[in-house]
Amino acid sequence: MNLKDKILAGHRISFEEALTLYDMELFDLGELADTIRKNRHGKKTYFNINRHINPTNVCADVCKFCAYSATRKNPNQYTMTHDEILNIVKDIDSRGAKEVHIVSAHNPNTGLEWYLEIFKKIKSAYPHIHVKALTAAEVDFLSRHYGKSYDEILDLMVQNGVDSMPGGGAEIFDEKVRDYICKGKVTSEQWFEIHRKWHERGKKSNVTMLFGHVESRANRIDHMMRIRSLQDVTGGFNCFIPLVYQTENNYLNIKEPITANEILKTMAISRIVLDNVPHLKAYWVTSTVNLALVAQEFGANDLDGTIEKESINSAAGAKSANGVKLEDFTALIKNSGFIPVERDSVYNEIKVW
Ligand code: V47
Repeated sequence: MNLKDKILAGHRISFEEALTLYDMELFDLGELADTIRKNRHGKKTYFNINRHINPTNVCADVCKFCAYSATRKNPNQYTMTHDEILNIVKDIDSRGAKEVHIVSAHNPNTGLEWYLEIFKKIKSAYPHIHVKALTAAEVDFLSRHYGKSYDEILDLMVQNGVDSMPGGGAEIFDEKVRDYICKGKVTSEQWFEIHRKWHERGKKSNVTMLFGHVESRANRIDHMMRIRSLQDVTGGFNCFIPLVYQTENNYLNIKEPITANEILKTMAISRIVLDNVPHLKAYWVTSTVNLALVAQEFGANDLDGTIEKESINSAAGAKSANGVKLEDFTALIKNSGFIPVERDSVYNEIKVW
């Protein structure tokens, strides 16, 4: 059986086979991924009405790709108060948001309570809002800095109202590349340990991949293979999110941005390789809205959400600082030939727009 037939018959492919998919012509590869996407999700494109909150940019870690952290090229430190965060949640709740996505830098000055109590405050005032918070990188930082085990931090997250974990901090799992781009931060093994433990608590999470910098195609496939292995065991990942590296204001100094062709191939290949992860998000923040819509024909079935405000990627050049208006979002999806389906954070359908 040739590789195309093998994929269409629903058989799992190997690392070597996945790597050869990059040699396929883009549209042939896209068609393969689109067939799988249509079988699973038809013409639905999922999104949610959400708000990203990045409460502090003071960071104890030094990732070369990061333009957000205040200890590096950005001198403007900030740390929000809980009241500031609660005011944001009050405002977005009044306008129909269903999720807050809270990701911070690794601030060594605030105390563990500052990180955790805000979730409890949000949950008790707005029990219907889904709290997606704390990447595995933050969990690892809190564990190291405050002398608690991963189990203790994860239990505290559950007790304080965190509903699911975002997929950040995954970057690239290959140890050599990881050492070069973000030495000292959560290791790949630890990242998986944290998500495994989270899944064992009956909770869901996402997983990202930062690509388009110094990594090779083989590194990307290896990244996907490691995800596929844990997902076979826990089934806890909802969504895979390839994040396109943004080139500005950081220390990686990549002059040539990745091409649209390579982004779409990587999207399509991840749909094929990750046969056990239900959703593939084209995160419009890092790919642009237009390419994220095109990616819906190359395997992706999700766009993230309206977001409203975003600080991490916009610091590195993404045009995402102010989100997208709901009516524009749904119109763009419809005009691209897809059905805009509002979802909650764990992919229950809320409304077809
Ligand atoms: O882990 C940092 C990335 C991530 C850059 O789970 C950069 O639903 C591109 O994880 N260029 C945080 N990316 C964001 C994240 C996320 C986003 C949306 C949805 C979800 C989800 C998770 O941002 C970090 C890092 O990989 N990042 N700098 C940069 N220059």
